[in-house]
Amino acid sequence: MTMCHTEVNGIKIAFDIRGSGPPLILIMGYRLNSRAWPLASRCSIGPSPPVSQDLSMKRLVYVINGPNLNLLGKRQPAIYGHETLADVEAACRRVATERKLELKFHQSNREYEIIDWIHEARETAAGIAINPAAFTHTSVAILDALNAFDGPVFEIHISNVHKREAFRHHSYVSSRADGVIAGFGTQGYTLALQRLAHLIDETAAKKDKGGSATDLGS
Ligand code: DHK
Repeated sequence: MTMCHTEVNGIKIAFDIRGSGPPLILIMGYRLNSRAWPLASRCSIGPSPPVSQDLSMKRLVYVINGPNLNLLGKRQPAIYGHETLADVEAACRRVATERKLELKFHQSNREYEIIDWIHEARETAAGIAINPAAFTHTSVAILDALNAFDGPVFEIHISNVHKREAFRHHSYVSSRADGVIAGFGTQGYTLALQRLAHLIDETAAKKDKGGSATDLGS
């Protein structure tokens, strides 16, 4: 057995890199499942993840939810449906697993927390799907944060905002978004994730062929 040691975000990791199969990854003595692959790829130890030969390719996506979406399922179900945010997260996690994406799923009623997650995504993520909820119509600060993010951004609204009050027709975020989904109910989230996965796969394939990876989102 050949053991290699490295540290990621302060976590000590030991890799057994015997044979040609996936590395056995131990963190503080525990054996991890395949969700540890992204860590392995960031450490540049062991064989590449199956989807891309490029060890630096990011497959982390953020799904960010704005104010009042914690009440999904209870709040105005005639408009927002009966599914809870936990149901939406579970559906997103199913798609993420299918499409080999790493997923961070967040909700906040505080604008600054949403901005901080977008800043975090700048350093780590390949794409963002965001339902800014009421901040859609008010927040220049969220637009500025998204403008500082390089990857694809998809804006989601559960309801068809264009069919509702006039103040919901304007979105600050739309001027940055690569796509907008409105009125598809909570299914809009998984549609946005599928599109992100497609763009990430496409970019990885171009990179594998030696092309440019700077055109994510085009
Ligand atoms: C959710 C909200 O909370 C509203 O403020 C937006 C959006 C619409 C949605 O449809 O998901 O206007």
